[in-house]
Amino acid sequence: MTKFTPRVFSGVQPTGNLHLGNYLGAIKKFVPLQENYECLYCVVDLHAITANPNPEILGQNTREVAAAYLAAGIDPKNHIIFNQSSVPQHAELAWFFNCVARMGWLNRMTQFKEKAGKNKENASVGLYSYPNLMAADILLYKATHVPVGDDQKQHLELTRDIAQKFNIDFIKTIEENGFGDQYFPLPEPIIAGTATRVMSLRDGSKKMSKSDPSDYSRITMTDDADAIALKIRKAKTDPEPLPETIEGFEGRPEAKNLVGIYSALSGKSDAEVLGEFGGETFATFKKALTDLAVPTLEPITKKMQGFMDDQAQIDQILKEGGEKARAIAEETMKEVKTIFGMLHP
Ligand code: AQP
Repeated sequence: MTKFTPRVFSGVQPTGNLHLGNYLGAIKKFVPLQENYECLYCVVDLHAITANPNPEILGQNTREVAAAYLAAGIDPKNHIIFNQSSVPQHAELAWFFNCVARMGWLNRMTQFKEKAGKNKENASVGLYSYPNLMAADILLYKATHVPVGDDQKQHLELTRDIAQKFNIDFIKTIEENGFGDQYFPLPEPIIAGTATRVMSLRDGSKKMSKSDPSDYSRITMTDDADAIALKIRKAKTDPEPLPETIEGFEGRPEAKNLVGIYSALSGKSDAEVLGEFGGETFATFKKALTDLAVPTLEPITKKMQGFMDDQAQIDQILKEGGEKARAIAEETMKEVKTIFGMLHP
């Protein structure tokens, strides 16, 4: 059996409005993985141009995501922080995967259906083939583990399907060239713990998202204490007091979401939070949530701002990260071309 180095890859799109869902569902969970894995954390700017590209702010949004990684505690000396477009092999491998993945597989992707909506004919080809690029992001580094929010589960399954089809279709040249009996690992998603899907503050059935037109739907990583307090105060609720047990969340998505946010921020379980607040009014709970959220997020948002104020430092970190990532990516691409039988004189 081919042995793979335990390696983590994940990314966040620099599409602005970086929010609590991105932080609790992904970025915060990246940090402890540094202890046991080689980690690559990417700012996926090629993904950010699949819908509504905005050259005026893409650079600044890219720095913002990098600043969030750094503020959360990612160590760029021992791990890799970089932006996707600085490693051209992402787009290159995505082309190969366009030729491996099947139309039927992409047609099943729910995120494309949601994002393209009724205007499918007018969606970019990039938005449609986005999951192939995501598979390339991960497999370029032969990553074995991918921490993501729950919404990315289907794309991770597709990545595994692509890896598996590649490994089977090209087994002859994989073996002939001494790459073992499997070229790509089948990466494991890490979707665990609290806040795997933080929901909109305005509608508990929709996920908190960067592109929601309502700013009140999300707490962003640049919100100050007043904005956080206001958004929590305005968050949608129902007329009942908080339930006493988890079963009481049935049919009450907003209650479940606010309690879930409290749990993720405090490190407690939902049951423990209900043990404390079950039977209380939302007014009482929202105040407690604000009192927790503001001081918990403040050190991170302050640090983020500090990094944003020193753009030269961020740019240098991205540059060095890009160089380290490219060294791995170039090797993989050379091998993939060999496996496909291409000449690279
Ligand atoms: N609401 C969420 N709860 C938990 N995790 C979430 N993630 C996103 N939203 C939530 C996770 O954050 C990581 C980065 O996401 P992304 O920026 O690459 O893409 P996205 O899922 O499309 O993010 P948004 O914020 O929802 O943007 P739009 O509005 O463009 O759709 C991923 O690990 C994701 O799972």
